[in-house]
This record gives sequence, structure tokens and C-alpha cells, in this order.
Amino acid sequence: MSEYVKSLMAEVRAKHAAQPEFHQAVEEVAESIDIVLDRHPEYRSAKILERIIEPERVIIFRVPWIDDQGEVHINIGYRIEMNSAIGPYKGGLRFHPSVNLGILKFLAFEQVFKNSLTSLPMGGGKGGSDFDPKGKSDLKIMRFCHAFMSELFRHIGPNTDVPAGDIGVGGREIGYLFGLYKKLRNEFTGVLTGKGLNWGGSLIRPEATGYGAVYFAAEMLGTKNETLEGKTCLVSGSGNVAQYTTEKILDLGGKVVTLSDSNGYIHDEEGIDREKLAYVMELKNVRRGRIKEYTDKYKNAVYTAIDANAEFNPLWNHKADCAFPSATQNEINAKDAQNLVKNGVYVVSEGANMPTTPDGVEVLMDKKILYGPGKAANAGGVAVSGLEMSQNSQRLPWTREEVDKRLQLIMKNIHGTCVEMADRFGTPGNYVNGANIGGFLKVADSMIDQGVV
Ligand code: NDP
Ligand code: 2IT
Repeated sequence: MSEYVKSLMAEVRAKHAAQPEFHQAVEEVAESIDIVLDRHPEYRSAKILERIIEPERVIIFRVPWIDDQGEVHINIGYRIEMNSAIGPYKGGLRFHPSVNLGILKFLAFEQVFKNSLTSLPMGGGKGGSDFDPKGKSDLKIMRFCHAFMSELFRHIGPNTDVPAGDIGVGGREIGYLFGLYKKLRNEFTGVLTGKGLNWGGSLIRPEATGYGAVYFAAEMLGTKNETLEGKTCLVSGSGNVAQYTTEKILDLGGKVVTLSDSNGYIHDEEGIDREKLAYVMELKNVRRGRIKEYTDKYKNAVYTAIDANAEFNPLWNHKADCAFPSATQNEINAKDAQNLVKNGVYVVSEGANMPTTPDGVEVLMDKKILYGPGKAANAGGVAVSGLEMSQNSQRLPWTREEVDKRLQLIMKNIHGTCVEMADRFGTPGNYVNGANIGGFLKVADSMIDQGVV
């Protein structure tokens, strides 16, 4: 690590104390960008990276709400408005008990580079709450969403800040959030993405992150003249990203043998076919059940509990060709990465944000496998959010084929940018450097154009 990165990180750790995920995200980018700053002293003297690290604005608010039994609850609400150099703040909302300021800052920071890579005009943001939606009735979810939006509405807008979904926030939550926004503002605008199809949503938005992560994997395989046909794939998570990752792998002729939730995972040696996937979608999206129930229906599959404190996650310890981590941050550590490689995995395409720890990344890079970091590989979700914004502005919906065609082109271009930037800055094949540098340059040049603001 250079002296510059060391001193930058010492300052980040001091100023943003006790935010390990934020430090992790910043350090990875700083290490990639160091060489860019050497070649472009104007970025260094304008303190571009130092400015990108500091959120433009952080909003923290109380979310009091009353459940259907009349009990009062208090959650914390957040919106991190990270960077607006290339467009309105854009990024998801996460509802999960683990949510805190540091986690949302890491996500907002990653979002800045990811959104830039899509080539669409979107700045970076992220928000959410420590609210736990698990096991709650629709009525409780609605009450919470309305309480959350009763404060958030004054900070967002279609040209200011456009939230969307993330962990714990899907179509149902976006509906409740949109309903209250519309009522309070007395306007019908594209202030949120991931909306329902009847009220301004885009076709393919629910599918986009998972499809995009698979398109990205296909692009990486293409550099070796290979395809996903016949490949065995490990997928973690069983939410939005995991489901549509599985669907697209099936479309492209691959086989998915695992899915998980925070309690455990299923391994289905025969593969999760379309009928089984439909069962998972109904289980997770309608009944809101646990992945363990898969083995009640499909007796050949094996369920194993996951202990978050164990040395390694057994899900990553199966024979396979490709892995699509699609649950949460830091779900692949160094031991997991070693297990992946030992089991034959040579493609990792990250549907989740920062699912691999820094020493896990080091293992994958040392082994020179095809490793697509989240900010490139999972950019399809926010890209189609950007397309939803375009359709809302035009007041004209596009067909499924049109949106999917654009998504595929965007993922191809992101892959191309990663390859080109990695080459240009002397680390061919390094998608981490390629993504960080490609995302950085457009934001940096825009910040230079706009002066010190
Ligand atoms: P969902 O809420 O739909 O699903 C999340 C899945 O991950 C669930 O299976 C959940 O299990 C599991 N999970 C969540 N937290 C943990 C945890 N701490 N440990 C283990 N498993 C966990 O979310 P998404 O599918 O939308 O998001 C998954 C990942 O993809 C996240 O990293 C998100 O940031 C990223 N992402 C999402 C995008 C989107 O458009 N939705 C876009 C780009 C990235 P359980 O039910 O037990 O909580
Ligand atoms: O991490 C992400 O890119 C998302 N959760 C999607 C953000 C968006 O605005 O669609």
C-alpha cells in the first residue's frame, strides 16, 4: 500500500470511526485509484477522492410507528446523499436490523462508481432503516413504510434523489412508500424506481440485477470463448437477486445447485429447474417462508444450517464452475474463496454488494479466476432503474424486449469499460481496478468541471 493510501485511510478511520464496512469499501477503491492520481495530478490537487469519500449530505431521522396491536415502535431512518456530480442521487433503501450508518455509507459509496459505470446520468445514494420486516404482517409493513416516508418525502424528488429497493425492500414496500409520497406532495412523478407496472414501473426491473449479473458472467466467460451452457453454479440468497440470477442461468443452459437465506442453504444436486424455481418464488415472495421448506417439497435436496460465526460457509464448498453471491456483504471470506477455487470455481460474479472480504478478494485475484466485483456485475439493477426514470420522463413505457436489449448492452459496455481501464492502467484482467477506475474517471472529470462545491 502506498504512503498516500496509508495516510488517506488513517484519516478516514479517524473521521469515520467505527464504520468497518465503509473503510473496507473506501480502501479498495483508493488502492485502485492511486495509479490514476499519479498519472493525473490535477485530481490529486483538487482532492477529488477525498471529496468523493465525504457524503454530500447525511439525513438521519426518527421513525416512530404504531403496530396493529397498538404498540409504539421507534426505528432509525437514513438517507445518504453521497454524490450528485453526474445526476440526482440514486440508490436503494435497505430495511434490515443490521442497518447502520457505516453500512449505508459503504453502499452509497459503491453506488457512486456503479452508477457512473452504467453510463446513465445518476449520482449515488443509499438509505434505509434498522426495521426488521421478517415475519411482519402487510399492515405492519405499510404502517412502517408510511412512517418512514412521512419524513423522507421532504428530502427526495425525481430530480433530487430517487430511492429504490434493496434488502427487505421490494415491490410491496415501494408501493406503500410511493403511495404516501404521492399523497404528501400531491404529485405523480418517478420519485422511486421498482414501481408496479400499472403505476410507472418498468418491465424487467425486478429481473434486472440478477439477469445483469449473469450477463456479466457470460461476458467474462466470453473472453475465454466459453458460455454458461452446462456450467454448475452456486447461488447464495433466495431473494430478488438470487431468484432472477437462477432464472437467467437456466435460460443460458446452466445449472443452479444452491440457494440460501440467513439461516441456512439448500443443495440440490439435480439442479433447481423452472418448476422448482417457481416454487421458490412463491415460497419467498408470496408466503414469505424460509428456504428450509424447499426440502419438504423436494426430498432429494439437502438443507444445512449456516452458522455466521463459523470458519467458513459450507455453501461455497461444493463442486461447481461459477459462483453468484447474491445475499449480503462479506459472505465470502478467505477460507470460502479457497474452498471455491479448490472445488473448481473459476467465475465469480457478484450480485450482492461487496460480498467478498478483502482477503477473500486477494485469494480470487491470486488464482487469476474471472472475478467480477459487485459494482460492475450487479449494476444491471440500477441501470434499469435509470431506464425506468427515462420512461417516466417520457411518459411512455418500453417493451420487455426493448428494456432487456438495453440492459444487455449496458452490461456488455460495463464489461468492456472494466477490461479497457484495467489494460490502460497496467493490470490486465483485473476487473476490480477496471471497475473502480472506470467509475471514478467520469465522476472526477465532472467534479473538476463543476468547481469546488
Ligand atoms: P432481498 O431482501 O430480496 O433478499 C436478500 C436475501 O439475502 C435473502 O435471502 C436474505 O435471507 C439474504 N440475506 C440478507 N441478509 C443476510 C445476512 N446478513 N446473512 C445471510 N443472508 C442474508 O434482497 P436483494 O436480493 O434485493 O439483495 C441481495 C443483495 O443484492 C444485497 O447485497 C443487495 O445490496 C444487492 N443488490 C440488490 C439490488 C436490487 O436491485 N435489489 C441491486 C444491486 C445489488 P433472509 O430472508 O434470511 O434475510
Ligand atoms: O445496490 C443497488 O444498486 C440497488 N439496490 C439498486 C438501486 C436502484 O436505484 O435501483
